[in-house]
Amino acid sequence: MNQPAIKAQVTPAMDSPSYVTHAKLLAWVAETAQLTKPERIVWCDGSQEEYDRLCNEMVAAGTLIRLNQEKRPGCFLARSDPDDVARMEDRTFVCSKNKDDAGPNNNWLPPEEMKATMRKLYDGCMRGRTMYVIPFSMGPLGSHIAHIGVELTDSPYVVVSMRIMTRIGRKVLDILGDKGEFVPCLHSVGMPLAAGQNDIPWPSNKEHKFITHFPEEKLIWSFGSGYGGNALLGKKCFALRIASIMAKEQGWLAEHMLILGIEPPGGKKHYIAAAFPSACGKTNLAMLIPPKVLEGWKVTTIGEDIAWIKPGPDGRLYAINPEYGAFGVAPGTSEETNANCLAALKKNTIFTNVAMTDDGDVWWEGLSKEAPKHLTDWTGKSWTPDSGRLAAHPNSRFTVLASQIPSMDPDWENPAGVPISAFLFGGRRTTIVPLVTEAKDWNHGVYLAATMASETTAAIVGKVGVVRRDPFAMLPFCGYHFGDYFKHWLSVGAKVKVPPKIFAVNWFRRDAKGKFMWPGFGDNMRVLKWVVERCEGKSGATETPIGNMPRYEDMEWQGMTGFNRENFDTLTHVDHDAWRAELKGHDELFEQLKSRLPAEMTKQRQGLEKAL
Ligand code: O2Y
Ligand code: MN
Repeated sequence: MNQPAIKAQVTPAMDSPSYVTHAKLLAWVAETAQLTKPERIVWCDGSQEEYDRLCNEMVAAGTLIRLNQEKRPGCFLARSDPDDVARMEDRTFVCSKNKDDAGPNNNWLPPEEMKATMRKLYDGCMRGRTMYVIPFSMGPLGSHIAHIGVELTDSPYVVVSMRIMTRIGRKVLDILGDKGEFVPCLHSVGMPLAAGQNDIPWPSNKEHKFITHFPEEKLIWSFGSGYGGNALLGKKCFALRIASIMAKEQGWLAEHMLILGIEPPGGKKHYIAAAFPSACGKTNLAMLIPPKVLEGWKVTTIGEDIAWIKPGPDGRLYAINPEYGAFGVAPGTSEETNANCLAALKKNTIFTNVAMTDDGDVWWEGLSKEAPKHLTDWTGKSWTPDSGRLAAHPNSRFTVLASQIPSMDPDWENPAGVPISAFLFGGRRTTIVPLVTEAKDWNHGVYLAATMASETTAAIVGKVGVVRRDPFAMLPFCGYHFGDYFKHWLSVGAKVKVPPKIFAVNWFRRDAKGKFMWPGFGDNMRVLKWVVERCEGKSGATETPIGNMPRYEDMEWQGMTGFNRENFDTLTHVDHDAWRAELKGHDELFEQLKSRLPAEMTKQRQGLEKAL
């Protein structure tokens, strides 16, 4: 892209629209512009015209490829730099004043040291570029559960993605007024353009990448990456890391959870929030289509990644989806695994790092049984099935409006939220952990969630397939010490009059031959049915040392072929020796957190050992 030559390096005119009356916001934008020295400042109004204009500019610059408009109207493909394809946990920091407040679960540097480093990087980092001001609301506009942020970024890809993932623009400033609170989020791809220098399709900084959070100031600074959660700061940075801190301070919960509605035939609708580590099929579960035999059961989607949950006046917990869209993993998404999702992706979707067919459509591993004979892979190279490499990056993504997902619940934008009947916690465990376990009570549920573990996936940079403890599926996202986080969960349970039931699930157990024992996907509905019936006091269970479990006769098996009582017994078997060994893993986690571990966690652990 040919950027205009740089004129004198003076702060560009603010050009703030007359409706911006928030003095603190205006001052912060001016101060940031002085530091980052953009060529111009654009205040995003969130309109369709603005979105179309930016997309057209990015097509001209080579950042976006317009896909076949007959097959995928309004759809684009972006190819990131091959070094900028995922969240980077080792570059993510929580810079609390006191190191202990960040806990062993976060990278930490003193805030002033981190700021000094980053200020140097930010100095002039937007030269030759536009600085966009994106006011955004996490949650339905004006909801008492929602909160506002403002992201300053030099990436038009971030602007269009934020317009899909959050509610942005003038309507947000109207709610902010001239004194409202907002979380300032500063982002730069970290690649200034010298006078006359041509841009590249995916600018980023090869040398320096930082995703940093300042808890006391509720401030987010990100530098060097243009990808996903590193750059769309409303998502993991705000809605989880900073919001988890706000939630602790204010008595609510900000969680890495999908929210779904389940309505039995002729019965009462229940809402369930479920936490799973990255890339464990959250999107599929959130959009689940029940198997034929359970067709009378309706499943609807409130959210597929994040839940903000506040106590309501009736003593129940109410949840909203703070997001407006989905940034989901493409590989593995198919008509069989998630037909609702595929339907959503037919139009107005931004795909990132998927493969492109010769007629300008998209493809990824798992979309069809057989791969097309020829593709352009995610790096732009020619690809055939015998190329010996993946066509789509394993962490390739789609960014799509939630409103395009056919299963969205009529109440998904209800500002009051939806009442939660149950929490589900699920890891990816090939051994030991049974299909489903109901906690004996809230505190036992907190223990189950605190000790959950999972095998790592391509959603993060690093080794794949390693088991790591991932309490509440929040390991990469909890903005403070996990010991304090467990304490907060215990206190929420003690405060609410009607605490939701808590369940642990594992869809990923394998048999001795390494084969998955549970079919998953639509058949997960059988587990959800039991969960709902437990919430209604309708279904039975048996007590085990690790919690209550369904007996074979407590679950619906009609229409399920190739799965019998014996399979069920293996899938739900509690191997006492293996569990005693598992306790060592719990001990290792608790040892790391011991300075702030609530005594209740040790009590639960001792109770479990005794029961075993
Ligand atoms: O944020 C990213 O760049 C990829 S990871 C991600 C994206 C959407 C939803 N969840 C996740 C996750 O890692 O949990
Ligand atoms: Mn996630």
